[in-house]
Amino acid sequence: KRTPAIVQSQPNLDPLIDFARSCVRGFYADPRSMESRFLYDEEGSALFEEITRQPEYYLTRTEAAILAAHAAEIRELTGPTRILELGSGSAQKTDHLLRAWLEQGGPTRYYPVDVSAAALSSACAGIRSRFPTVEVVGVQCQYREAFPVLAQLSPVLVAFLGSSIGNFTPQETLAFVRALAAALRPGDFFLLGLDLVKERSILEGAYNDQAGVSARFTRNLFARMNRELGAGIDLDAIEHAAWYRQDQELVEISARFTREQTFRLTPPGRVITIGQGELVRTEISRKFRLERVMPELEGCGFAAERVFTDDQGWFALLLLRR
Ligand code: AVI
Repeated sequence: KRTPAIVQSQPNLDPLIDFARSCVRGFYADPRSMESRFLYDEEGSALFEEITRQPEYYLTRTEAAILAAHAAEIRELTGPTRILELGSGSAQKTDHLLRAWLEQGGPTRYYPVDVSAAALSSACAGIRSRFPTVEVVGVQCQYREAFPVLAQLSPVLVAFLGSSIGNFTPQETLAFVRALAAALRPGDFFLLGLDLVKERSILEGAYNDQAGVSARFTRNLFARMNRELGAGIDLDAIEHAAWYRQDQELVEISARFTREQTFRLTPPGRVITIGQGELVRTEISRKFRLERVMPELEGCGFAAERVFTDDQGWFALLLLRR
């Protein structure tokens, strides 16, 4: 019986040191802000999956409907490429792509890439059971660590769904898209999901669900510091705060400390004091306008093959050709 392989990139840094250093840097930054990749440990990945099922979080549902409607057309345009998915998470939306690939014939190879080992192995197992003929190789690493293998996978479609690109700053986005363009061969494809600018109440609702799952997701970053770095942060004195900043067209997600706390992260053992009412930013989630983003992507070497949106114009799925 063939089991899905998981390839782990050799990290050049001990994962705990990487996490501790990043937290210290984040607590000392002005404004205090964390790297969002650390939100996705086993607990965080599971909480994010729960967020995607909340009625207010329209992103996943809307994108899945676009994929369901257009996967066959996407496959017609790309031909029988391999599929590599960055930040695959549970990889449930990917079913639409895999189904279209299988229906139109040829061997189907799928490479999910994720930082979370737990999310990756359950995604691989899920795909394997739903699509026994698809060859699955999971790759556990950060997105950009996967770029060097892309040339060997060509012809390939790189899927980056869920508007995960919105969690990058504008500078990080440019660097990411340029590096991806450089790693792909001409004729390869990039399938990019983008959450679009819309009314504030809808955006803020999505990041402040009634059931409080978003709040648990934010708090889990600090719970992870307690678990892995022995921080001893009082989680009951942390509130989730998320609001839309229209000036920058992004949702800013933070933890608000409701009383002063002093704690220490090991290693490096630095003492950190956060004052009452202070915010520690855990994520940004940028919202996009097609008229702005298309020229940027084109400037990086991608040509728009098709742009798919939902009826309300809330979410866009871009098929780009390198
Ligand atoms: C993964 N990413 C696209 C999510 C978003 O909508 O920015 C992360 C998230 N954070 C809180 N809710 C969702």
